[in-house]
Amino acid sequence: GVALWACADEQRPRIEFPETDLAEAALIPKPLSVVPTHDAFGLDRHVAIYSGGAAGMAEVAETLAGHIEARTGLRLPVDNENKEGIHRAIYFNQSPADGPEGYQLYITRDSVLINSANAEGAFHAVQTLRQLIPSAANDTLTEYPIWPLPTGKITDKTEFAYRGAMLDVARHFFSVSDVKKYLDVMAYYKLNVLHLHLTDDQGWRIEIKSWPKLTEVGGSTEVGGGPGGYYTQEEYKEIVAYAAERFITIVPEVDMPGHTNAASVAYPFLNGNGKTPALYTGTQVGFSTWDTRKDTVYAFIDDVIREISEMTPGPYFHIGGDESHVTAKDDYIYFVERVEPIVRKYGKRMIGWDEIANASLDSSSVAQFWADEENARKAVNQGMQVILSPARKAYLDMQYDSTSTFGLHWAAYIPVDSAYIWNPQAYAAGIAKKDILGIEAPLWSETISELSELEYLAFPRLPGYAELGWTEPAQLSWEDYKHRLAAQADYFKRMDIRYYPSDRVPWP
Ligand code: TNX
Repeated sequence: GVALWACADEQRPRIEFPETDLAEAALIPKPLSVVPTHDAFGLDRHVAIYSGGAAGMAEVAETLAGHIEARTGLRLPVDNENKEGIHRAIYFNQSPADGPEGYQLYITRDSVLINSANAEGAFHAVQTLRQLIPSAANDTLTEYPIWPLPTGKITDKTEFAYRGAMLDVARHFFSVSDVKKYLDVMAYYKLNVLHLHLTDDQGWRIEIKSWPKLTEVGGSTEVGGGPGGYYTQEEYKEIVAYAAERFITIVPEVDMPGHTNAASVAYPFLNGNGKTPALYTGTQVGFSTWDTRKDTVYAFIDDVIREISEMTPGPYFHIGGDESHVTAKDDYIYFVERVEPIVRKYGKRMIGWDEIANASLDSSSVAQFWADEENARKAVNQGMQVILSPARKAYLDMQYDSTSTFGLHWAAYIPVDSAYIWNPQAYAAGIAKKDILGIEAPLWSETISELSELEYLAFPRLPGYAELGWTEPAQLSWEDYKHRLAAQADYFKRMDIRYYPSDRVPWP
């Protein structure tokens, strides 16, 4: 009852916590502002969580309780509001915050208050809070375990709305559970878009009910000749729902008119050279195309975009469009200009690799800059926004150095510091902040077939891209970041993430 709790709390002797410093916390991405007050909030069995009752907040409060339990074993009660006058509590409160994903986190000796405009902001605050829980409990202060959180005030908001990662599940297939683990880590670092590269020359990985051979035939192998695989529509929906619980948008990509060998094996009428191709398990690019002047090709594409869009709540559909080296240029432009209205008909904004900017496109479409700055400028000149994924900086499949076991190096070797040391807002001449939807780190899978190999390339570089997408450029500093990155070793270990132990990072 009320009295009992209050009484228990009042009689407890004042705990003398060691001095804390919230400004020294190893938070990634770095928040907009952190003001330490050097005391501690004791996370222990006496704390309760109150969601405030606003839309979606109860789920976020439960998410927090689940994470606290997994970390500490404490099962804290969750309720809408504090009717019992419990002393120490974590409160969610809906209030205007800076931007749709922003939040304020006030940690005092007695309470943690999370202010945000909506559940998404609250979810990001929860990630910050998770990162503040010390790795071990303090068991000398009290006879029960207590995890002291540093007190102070954090005010936070994101620099870019689109903070993405991409997985190539076409060259090598990765299971639903692999993707879920990636989504868990993305959420921890406030990334909010997962782009799935679902089709390529070597495999078609998404079930299309009206064209079943795409997966039956086109999904039957992968680079190196392994068994491949694909997501059923139910599995895809499961990924979408799992991502949505983490405020992550799935962007599906069907790469066309090049990178389409697998589909043309399944349905040879699509093929631009009139022949029936064979399944391909190598790693060359640029040898396939569809017949861009055939109406039946667009009827097929309409079915594919419709079925995938119906399962995809997010606003984007990615049409690929890269490296169509055997498509004549005017055929390519005709193709992109004919596919864009199909994407829009199904209510999506079209995204494509930067080559699409050679076509005349609607300003709602988005070019993903990976190779050609000139293409990115062509997009901006049409009023389109761009996603920055410059291969020399943002490609997670680039080797760390010449001794790296996995990865390629056609664009660059990308050591951990180099991956972080660039400013998206100053990277390409003529591309200003307003032109940039956000940034994305793609991970191509020619050289990796296991989750642990994928992780070896993604970590520890991925958190850096999360910071480049979230944190204002004035605060980006490798010297500061490298210490916060080093502190992630503890999280990587808890998550059983295999990472590359780069000697440029001062690991503990
Ligand atoms: C280029 S990046 C590609 C991919 C490869 C990647 C390997 C892009 C749009 N196309 O097909 O997988 O290089 O790094």
